[in-house]
Amino acid sequence: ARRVLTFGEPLVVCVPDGPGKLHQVRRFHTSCAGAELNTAVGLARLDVPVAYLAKVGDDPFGEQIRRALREEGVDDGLLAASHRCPTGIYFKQWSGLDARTEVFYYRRQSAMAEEGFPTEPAEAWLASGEIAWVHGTGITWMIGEAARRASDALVEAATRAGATCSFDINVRLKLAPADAWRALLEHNAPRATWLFIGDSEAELLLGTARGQEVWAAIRDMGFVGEGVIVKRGAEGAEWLSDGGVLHVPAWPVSNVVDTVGAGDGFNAGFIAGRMKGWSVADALKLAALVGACAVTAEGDYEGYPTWREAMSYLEGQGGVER
Ligand code: KDG
Repeated sequence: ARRVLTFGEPLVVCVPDGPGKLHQVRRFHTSCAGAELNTAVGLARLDVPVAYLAKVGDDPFGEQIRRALREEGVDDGLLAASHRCPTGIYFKQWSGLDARTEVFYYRRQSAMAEEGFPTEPAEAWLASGEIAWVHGTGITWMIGEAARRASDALVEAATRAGATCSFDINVRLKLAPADAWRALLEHNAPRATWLFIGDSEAELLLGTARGQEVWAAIRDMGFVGEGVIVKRGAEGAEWLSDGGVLHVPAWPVSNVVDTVGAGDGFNAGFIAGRMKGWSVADALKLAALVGACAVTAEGDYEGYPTWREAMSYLEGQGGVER
């Protein structure tokens, strides 16, 4: 079957057992994360064949990531290991009156930041027509020069092979300032089939989050793909195209536990819907559902639904007409 390829840095995340500042927290548990790994897991749970391209360290955390991929049914055949640099990690912290999530990265000299990732095997898969869709996020362009070069090479190969390319800007101001993210958006807009952006990211980079204005700004950057998807959290999402603006509401969630990973799950739902031949509107409903499920659990991807679970929600709520 033709499959999806996601690429980006995997991280092991250390999750405090409770709220509080990290200097006071004593107990943590770990799980696997990284925006594009999350999306790969989301796709695998939705029964979409998916491979994941990245580099870890030849160390126990790299092993943890490899095992998690296998357990979730993601093809790890393109996961490389460095003998020189470690796997990146990060910590979550919940503190303050609203127990807001903050993240602290320990990834500066990680395997992928320092060495990038090998693109040749993926390029061969692309050339053979095996990969239908390539998905990446801005994070990979911002962690280091080698990763940026590899990302550009991969996107170029994907374009040459005629694969669908989706790009989520995924702004992380702890990695680079806003003007660098805007320049990256300009760099990738002309090469994306689908472009994902959050409403606050649009506000930050384009000075507006209004659908029509976002569409005009991104088209002016040379975007010629199928559409821009604006993620608006609890307010749902929008598909912007020459045909106008299509809005899809969010799914109601009664208990928000942790919003990290929701956007990556959203992307997985959207890509899965499109891979199954669904309309953009139906793919967006599935996207919104996976995003909603994500916020009900603590880990990045722990809350993502399986295909069966997703179907029962969609059918129960009269979601998809088929
Ligand atoms: O979207 C979730 C990611 O933010 C998280 O897993 C860590 O990849 C990560 C990053 O770079 O922030």
